[in-house]
Amino acid sequence: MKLAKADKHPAWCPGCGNYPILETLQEILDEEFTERNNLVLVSGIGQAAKLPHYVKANVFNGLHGRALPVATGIKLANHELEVIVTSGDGDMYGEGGNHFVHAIRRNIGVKAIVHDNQVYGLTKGQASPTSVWGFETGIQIHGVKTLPFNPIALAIIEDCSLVARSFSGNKEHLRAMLKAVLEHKDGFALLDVLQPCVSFNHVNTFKWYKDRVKPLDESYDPGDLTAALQIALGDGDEIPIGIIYRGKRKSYELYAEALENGPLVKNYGKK
Ligand SMILES: Cc1ncc(C[n+]2csc(CCOP(=O)(O)OP(=O)(O)O)c2C)c(N)n1
Ligand code: SF4
Ligand SMILES: [Mg+2]
Repeated sequence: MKLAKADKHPAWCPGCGNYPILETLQEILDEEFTERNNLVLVSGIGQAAKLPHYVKANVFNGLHGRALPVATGIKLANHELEVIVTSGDGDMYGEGGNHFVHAIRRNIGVKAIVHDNQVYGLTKGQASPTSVWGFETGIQIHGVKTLPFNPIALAIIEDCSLVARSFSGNKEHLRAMLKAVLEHKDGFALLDVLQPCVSFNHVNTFKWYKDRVKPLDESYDPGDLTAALQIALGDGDEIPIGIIYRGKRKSYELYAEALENGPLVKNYGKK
């Protein structure tokens, strides 16, 4: 019996790019997180945010855009827990954008896996912060007239401790990135996963991504902020995937005086 698999069947469309993310995460959790008491999955609202329902672990499913403040609270109450947020591009970069900015700034030891399908999937296809210029929807009938939000570039300029991008159509790559994120110990980790929504995004399809994603060269140095920013800003049709940036900061929990004597939950009521 798979330890990570919950009994519920995912309420996602057949062919959705969310499936490979769920399956790969379940596989890694089965291999490396057999002690589930220490694992908490946190999400907000959306198709991506349903992922914790399908994993056997501690779960907190909160409000739209509010996964990160909950995850931050959990991590600060007991920093021995592994806290993973699964979220969509709308949930994390739109409604939760303010929390995204400040969780990275604080460098809280939380891992954020963002299923970036460049659309609001759950509410049936409105534009999201990462939708491309000109993207037409039932609401944006003349096409989106704003530039897409660039989460990778923002995370890099905030010196995020780990910034990675992957594609749900490349399971081998996704597996390597998820493992890197879960093994990361020095603070906030962002994994933006390009995740085709087969029902409401007919522009950024599996084929569209497959024609563009390109794994970073092995010689690439993720410690170089300027090079990382150039990758993030991009200057062509290619979409580089891999570990794009590693900041040098240590996790916030190491500096917080209140945590010096161990997790708050274990010291509650002690002087
Ligand atoms: C405060 C609030 N505003 C709006 C909504 C409606 N809503 C639910 S999910 C969602 C967007 C989800 O998009 P995304 O985070 O990209 O997830 P996806 O479904 O694409 O995986 C919206 C606008 C809500 N539930 N709560
Ligand atoms: S609407 Fe899109 S994101 Fe949601 S389950 Fe269907 S294909 Fe996946
Ligand atoms: Mg989305």
